[in-house]
Amino acid sequence: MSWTHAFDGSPDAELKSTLPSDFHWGFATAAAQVEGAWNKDGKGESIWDRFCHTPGKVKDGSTNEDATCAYDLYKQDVTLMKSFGVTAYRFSLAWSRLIPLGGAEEPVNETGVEYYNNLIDELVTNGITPFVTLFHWDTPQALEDRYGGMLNQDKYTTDFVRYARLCFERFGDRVKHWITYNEPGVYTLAGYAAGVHAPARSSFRDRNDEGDSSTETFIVAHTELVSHAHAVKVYREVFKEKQGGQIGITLHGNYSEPWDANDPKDVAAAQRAREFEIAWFADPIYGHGDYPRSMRDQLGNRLPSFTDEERALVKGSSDFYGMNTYTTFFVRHLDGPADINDHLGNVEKLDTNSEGKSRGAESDTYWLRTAPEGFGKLLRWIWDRYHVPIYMTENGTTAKGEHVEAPPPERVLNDTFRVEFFHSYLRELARAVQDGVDVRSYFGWTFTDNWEWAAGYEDRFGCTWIDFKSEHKTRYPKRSSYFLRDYFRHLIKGT
Ligand code: GBH
Repeated sequence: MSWTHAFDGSPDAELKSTLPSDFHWGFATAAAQVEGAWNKDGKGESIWDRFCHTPGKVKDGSTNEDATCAYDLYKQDVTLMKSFGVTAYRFSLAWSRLIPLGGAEEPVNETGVEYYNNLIDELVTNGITPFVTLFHWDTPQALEDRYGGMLNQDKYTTDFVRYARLCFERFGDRVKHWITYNEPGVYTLAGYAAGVHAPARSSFRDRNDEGDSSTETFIVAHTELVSHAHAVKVYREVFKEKQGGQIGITLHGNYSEPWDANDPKDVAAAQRAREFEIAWFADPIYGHGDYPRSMRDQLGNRLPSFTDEERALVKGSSDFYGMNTYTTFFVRHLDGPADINDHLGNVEKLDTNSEGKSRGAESDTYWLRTAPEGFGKLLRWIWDRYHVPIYMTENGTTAKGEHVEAPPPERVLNDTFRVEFFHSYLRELARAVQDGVDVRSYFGWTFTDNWEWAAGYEDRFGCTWIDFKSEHKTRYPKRSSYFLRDYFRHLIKGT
């Protein structure tokens, strides 16, 4: 099925040609969620391979052994993306495919290098600009085993920087848009505070054998910031002049609205929540060069301190603000001292506000609701606070009723709920650009249904439906793919 006119420009005439002609749009993916080939052609084990082979960790008991078979089907995928008219594709490299044991002294897997060379060449030949993420959560298991991964800042940083350098050397002639980390906050919050993602550590012994949510969460975040900055330094000193690319980081962040907008304590709580979630990483990089005051006040010495050298290195270490966002929460202040394992800023997150208003229409994912207004506010909040160009690197939704047997019925492929999500968010994006916010890209999450981490194959975020039971993971485009194609034609100048 194909939708030739998935968007008819008449309703949004005032937004026509709002985005500059060099605006990039496309889809984003992550290696562990799509590639499959988890142990093929010399790939080493990652912490997500270990996690999903541990019984009880993934909701549907699935593994990512095959995922969408993107490793084998990359040519078909590039052809499909091209048919949607994308100008760019954001994907991540699997560290353990390139350096199976991860470490700075360990051998390179040339078959892995060849795979990414082929993928990059295929994209470039088809006129699609690659945006490459070095790290989307899949730490080599060997580094976790050897020294505790990111808990060991010095050893880890040496290894990460060598990995980054390898990528710049081998792919930097064609890759001009680098992202060091995807959502360092989610990596540590889910992996070390909640313990529901790899490497599955936390204070909660019913869930995890080891870990300390009250300290490790912040130590790992510090390692991410410092190792990111070291990799950027290498890029800028050794590669940038010759290769002419840009490098930055992608942060997660949802919008927080006060539960009771008339209660100054809730207004303060919402700001504090935004700081704990976003400014935790963004202030050291784009702001005053240190963690937010609100975090220091609550966490004291459990929040690491930057040495002078680290502060100087981290500050200014991103050429752009890579932004992933999905939804909005209502936030209510809590009275009394914060729990030792709190990482939200001593607040509770709610689905409705004091007037009973819902934060948005429910998707098929418990935390995600359609909330375009909050998105518009968040774009302005980030722009006002940091004033750096914003690259939207992820945004999208699941929709109820898509987890069905093949072939998917018409009502699944005609994914009105997702189309409305994209439409409402993109309107907000275009309006923010009209107001002067500098937004330079938009990547929908995600290209096809994929392996949604601990949620397995049940949460379908794709703009293309996948028959995971079929031998070749048959792809069925949903209407949202064509909607994005047509709507970006409307929004981008000269297209
Ligand atoms: C992104 O993470 C990832 O980059 C991507 O790999 C993933 O597939 C995609 O989003 C969709 O999930 O406090 O209980 O309300 C977003 C991760 C998940 C972070 C939900 C915030 C809030 C959980 N987000 N989480 S809760």
